[in-house]
Amino acid sequence: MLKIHGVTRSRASRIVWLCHEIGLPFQQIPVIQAYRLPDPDGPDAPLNTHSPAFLALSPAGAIPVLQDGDLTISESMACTLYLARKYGQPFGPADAAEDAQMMQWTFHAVTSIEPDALTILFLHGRGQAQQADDTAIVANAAERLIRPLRVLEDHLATRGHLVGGRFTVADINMAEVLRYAQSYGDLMGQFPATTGWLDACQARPAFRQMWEDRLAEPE
Ligand SMILES: N[C@@H](CCC(=O)N[C@@H](CS)C(=O)NCC(=O)O)C(=O)O
Repeated sequence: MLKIHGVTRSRASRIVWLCHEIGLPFQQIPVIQAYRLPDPDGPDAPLNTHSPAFLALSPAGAIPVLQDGDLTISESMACTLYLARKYGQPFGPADAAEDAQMMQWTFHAVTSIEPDALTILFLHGRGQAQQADDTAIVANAAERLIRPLRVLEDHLATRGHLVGGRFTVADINMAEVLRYAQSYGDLMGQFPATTGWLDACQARPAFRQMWEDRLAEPE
């Protein structure tokens, strides 16, 4: 059976959501981020991204990792694109052109949006802003996001989905990245088509199921 290494409170959420959409069974090994543990290297520490057993699988020490038979893959987006191609119709590409479009939106998400969206999540979304400087860092991150989000907004203004006129892995990959900035109303309020699309993605039963999986995990 497919194995997902990584707790759902991580980028493993993207893979879990897709598996729920496809109805693909998987076994989840709850490797937790080392930085979330007081003593990740201690003798009683749960399996985490510093554990030698996990590092043997993933030298980068990052979750998620996917195993499908003899194949081991890291990088969450490579995992979702692989699963969608192999198991995921209609969530995967029907042809090479759709494949390229799904990669285009996925790379747009990870290169142009994810770093600044994560800054917003950590300093604003989780209420961790402690210094006056943090407010400026969040505002600068939001400013940098306007251009890539405008590209997304213009696309979604006339379409319900990113690729092929149907919900696909491209929507999952983009929605999971945008979620990090979702709580920042000053930014997201400028993009009504994008927020409407994001709400629709998150109303899907498979997303709700993934979210329940997350909430069931320790914080
Ligand atoms: N680009 C990678 C990033 C992986 C990554 O940074 N994962 C985080 C959790 S979401 C992690 O494992 N951090 C481990 C640590 O800092 O100990 C991906 O998309 O899979």
